[in-house]
Amino acid sequence: MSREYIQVLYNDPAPVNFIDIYETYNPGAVDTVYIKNPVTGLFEVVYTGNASPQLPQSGKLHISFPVTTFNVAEIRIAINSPAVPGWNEIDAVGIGIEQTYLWSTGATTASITAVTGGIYSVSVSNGFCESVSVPVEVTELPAPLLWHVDADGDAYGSTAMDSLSCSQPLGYVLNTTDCNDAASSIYPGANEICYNGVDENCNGLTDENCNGTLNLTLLLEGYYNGTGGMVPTLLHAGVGFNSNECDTVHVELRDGIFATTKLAEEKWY
Ligand SMILES: [Ca+2]
Ligand SMILES: [Ca+2]
Ligand SMILES: [Ca+2]
Ligand SMILES: [Ca+2]
Repeated sequence: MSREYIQVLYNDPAPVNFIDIYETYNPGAVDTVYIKNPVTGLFEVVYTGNASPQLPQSGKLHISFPVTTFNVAEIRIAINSPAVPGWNEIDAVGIGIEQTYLWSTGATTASITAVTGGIYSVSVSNGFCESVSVPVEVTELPAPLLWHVDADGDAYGSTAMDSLSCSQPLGYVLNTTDCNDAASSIYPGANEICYNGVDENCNGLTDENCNGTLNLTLLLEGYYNGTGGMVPTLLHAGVGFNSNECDTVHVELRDGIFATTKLAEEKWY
């Protein structure tokens, strides 16, 4: 055996940019492929290769080239049969226009799977004509979260009522650290008010740190004796016996930290 060729004719001439040769037994013998230019009458080479045995025992030789500027009605396939063992078979030969794809992601496949949010577009080309798709925005959905009711509006929630939602429902927050969701003055980090039996700052302790210094205000009214001293007027000789008139003893006990908080008060007149 020696080199030989086959010619294939097509009924519907058209520009092409690929040839598929289906080698169904002992592939690898094809070493040159031509297409005929009807204007010049010459066969133009679109593929050359070293003929050699190919695995597996059948395959498709795909040949791509720029789109022809003429209609193709005839191709020639040159075969070096001695280069492969035994006999070799070609079952079918297809020609036509194939498209290439270039996605905004850089992918070149005909389709892609959008696994992240973003704007996607694809450019399709056959080597001569090209079109670019309208950009498509893919929105990535947020994962739903479990929200907890904040009934008193202090931004700290409780587990009394929950809501599974992709966005924050009105009156709900993500934390569950409000130890009293009916009082907006009670939440983690609030001022602990002493001696009221309430855990305002939600730390599990009631009236903590209230055993320190207290503010004691003692107001005494008396009689100034004119020599840098005071003398009590209560029952003072020469001043009067009406104790409601000007004698006052006023004692206020206030919180050691928050002096504006009056804890106790006594007055004597
Ligand atoms: Ca709350
Ligand atoms: Ca609260
Ligand atoms: Ca308290
Ligand atoms: Ca506390």
